[in-house]
Amino acid sequence: KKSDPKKTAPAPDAPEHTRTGMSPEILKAAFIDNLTLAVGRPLETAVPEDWYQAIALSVRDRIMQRWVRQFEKRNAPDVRQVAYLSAEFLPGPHLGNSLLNLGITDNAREALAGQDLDLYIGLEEEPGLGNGGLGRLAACYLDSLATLRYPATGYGIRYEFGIFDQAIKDGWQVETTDKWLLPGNVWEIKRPNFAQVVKIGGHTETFTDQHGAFRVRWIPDRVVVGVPYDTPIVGYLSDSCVLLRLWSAEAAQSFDFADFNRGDYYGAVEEKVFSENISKVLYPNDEQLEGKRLRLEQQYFFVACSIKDMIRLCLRRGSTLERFHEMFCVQLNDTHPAIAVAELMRQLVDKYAMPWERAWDITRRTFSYTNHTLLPEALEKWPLPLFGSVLPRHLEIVYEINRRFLDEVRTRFPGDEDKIARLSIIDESGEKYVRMANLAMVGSHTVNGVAELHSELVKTQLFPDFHDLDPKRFQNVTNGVTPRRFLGLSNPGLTRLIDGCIGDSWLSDLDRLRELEAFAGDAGFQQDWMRIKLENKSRLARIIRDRTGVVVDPTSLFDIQVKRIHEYKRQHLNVLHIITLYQRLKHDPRLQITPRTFLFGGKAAPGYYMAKLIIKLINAVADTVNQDPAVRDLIKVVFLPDYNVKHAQNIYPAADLSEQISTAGKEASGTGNMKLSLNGALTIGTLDGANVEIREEVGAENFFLFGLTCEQAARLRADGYNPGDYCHGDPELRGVIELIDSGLFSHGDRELFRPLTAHLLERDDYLLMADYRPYVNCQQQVGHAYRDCQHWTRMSILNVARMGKFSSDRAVREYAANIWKLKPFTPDP
Ligand code: GP0
Repeated sequence: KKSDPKKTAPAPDAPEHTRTGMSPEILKAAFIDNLTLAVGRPLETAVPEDWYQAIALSVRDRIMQRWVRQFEKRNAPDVRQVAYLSAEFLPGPHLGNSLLNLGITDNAREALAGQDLDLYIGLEEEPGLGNGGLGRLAACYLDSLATLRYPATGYGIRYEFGIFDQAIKDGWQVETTDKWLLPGNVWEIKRPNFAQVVKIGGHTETFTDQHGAFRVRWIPDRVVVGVPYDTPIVGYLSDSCVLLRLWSAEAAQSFDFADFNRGDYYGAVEEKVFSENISKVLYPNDEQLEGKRLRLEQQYFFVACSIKDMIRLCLRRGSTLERFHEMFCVQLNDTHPAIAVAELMRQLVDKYAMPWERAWDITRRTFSYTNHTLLPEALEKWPLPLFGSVLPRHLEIVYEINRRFLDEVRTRFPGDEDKIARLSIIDESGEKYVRMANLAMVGSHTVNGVAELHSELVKTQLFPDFHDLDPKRFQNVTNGVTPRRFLGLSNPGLTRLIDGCIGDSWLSDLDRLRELEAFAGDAGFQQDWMRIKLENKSRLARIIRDRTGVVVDPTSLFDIQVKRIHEYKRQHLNVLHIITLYQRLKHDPRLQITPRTFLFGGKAAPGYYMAKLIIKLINAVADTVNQDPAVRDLIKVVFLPDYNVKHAQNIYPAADLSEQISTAGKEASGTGNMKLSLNGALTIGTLDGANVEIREEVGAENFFLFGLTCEQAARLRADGYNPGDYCHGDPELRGVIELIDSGLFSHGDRELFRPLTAHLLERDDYLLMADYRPYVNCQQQVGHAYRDCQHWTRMSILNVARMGKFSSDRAVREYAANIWKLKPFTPDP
């Protein structure tokens, strides 16, 4: 197929050069060039891994060209840029996406004449430098920042080991280390010349400087070096790039020669090992605070490197630090980087001798903070002694910020000591803690939640006192996802169909999908739509068979729940529905139900016992149900191991039904909900997070709603919730719980799942018992609706047509306009 020239990003330099050209001929030359000159392989003996490297390097050359070309623009004196500080980035494999964004996928295929480009793309190890939604959101925002030409840098940690790989053994999750760097990483460039030194521990001293001023210095007991590794991210059909700059910890000097000379070789290397520990591994907890010293060191490490890097850039551009906030705005992705507030103060006051008030003004104008969760167990707080022993100077600075802040509060609310205790950055109600959310709040000009409902709850439940103090500081930016990776790249069939129908501009202007509404009732278009979904499901069915051995029917309803395993996300509510159907089929051998494939994917935090038990339950139910002839293959249950970005890209396009069934008020936004809907899945969901807005957009009649609202849930809890009552009042539910307790799914072991069922009957923090009946009834409507494939397809088309709002382009524009006050570069002519 001849490639469409207008789908190619403007070539930065004419005439075409082997290092930068985009035509098939020149790409072919570049691949061979890199294969021989960079990979060092003769054509005849090259294996697919070599080809992958050669192609990736050729693509990187082309991205670099754009990066370098933009250098002048970025460093112009009046340019303001955003620094997106995030402890997690989950970009997914780069090659496929970069080809798409450069507009050269077809040309690359042609250049490879007959070789399998998709095979090479599939060989890439993904950088699993995040746990889930939060890290993936950061990656979507980088894609949009580049596409929309905003000047931006993502700052984070180059973990040597990312999120663990998950295997399933005997139904249980088994974790193995992720070795993403083992085959090498062609996308990154090490920049030792921009390394930064970071202090840790020790104590502070006061002194009087040569002007007679009172100053403080920090005498650390350790220093480590942060070395940046840069990955340029290219925008979609744009001449613009953003930088992902990840810091890796190295020892300040690789040998302590004093120790070495004494003959203590191992002692000398110890320091090196100790330093490198800092960026060794990502903490695998999602929405759960891990109060470990090393985690605090990680946070400080990357924040200190990033702030120093910004100061360096600011000074290099000939600006004074008085204008720091005009050159940089810094977004705190949750509280993980919140120590940046104290670090910028430390730099300005201690190092650059700026008066406190001036430094504080600059700091407040620099930062803004995104909150991603209301779950109390995720809110970061550090025991004061730990905080002080890692960051003695920052503790003093936090005290001073707090003292001044609380004095201000006292003038506004005289005598309200309870309010002051709640607002304080230091929790003094028992053992003392530093509250990172309060530090982020006090140090930022803006705080935002990630969906309308969530942003309301941030005001009313999480920070009501801060809201009383300054309501103008609160904003909402509903999350978004990049349509490039999650439709253009992962669902080429649907992309082509849409292109053929409304043209191809929608991929960078997602609102244009609305033009599909006109075709929602068109029989021919519906046929094509259904055919593509079936093709995607058949592909997934093959992957399922290859990876799990389970054979599933591509014509069955693909009912999908993929996300981290967490009680509040209620994978076990889904399981209760599966067992309900199973029970019905056992009781009535002639019962007709809509054939379904239930697919689960997701990792559990290694220390989260209940989540791991939920995985075991899913697999146990799968083993029983998939074998039982009484089920007559009407239901199949699959747990697909090692859910990550790569696998997600194969799953979303094949989904019929998207499970978004968290307890109302618990899921801040969700982003998987958006990706599934964008791929034509219908949602069964609660009024939680962004589900509310998805339903508003697609129309209530195209969304399967069930369950308690956030207010109803609160009321129920306040009135005294008794989950046992629901169970005893509903014989079917009682039967389901009894079936689990009978040992049917656990080879007769009646105790295995008791912790789960006992929790449901006695506490049920997430209200499964209350939502069970509405959920099961709603699922019945789903099954019924699926039988009318024309109507279902119409709903599916309308879902896609109305997803424009959930593009990360829209979200990034809102941040840029309302929070960062950022202007995009003008495109090259
Ligand atoms: C929120 F607090 N999220 C956290 C966290 O530690 N990790 C994380 O992934 C998620 C939320 O749960 C979310 O609702 C949200 O969409 C996402 O952050 C991005 O805002 C579900 O993915």
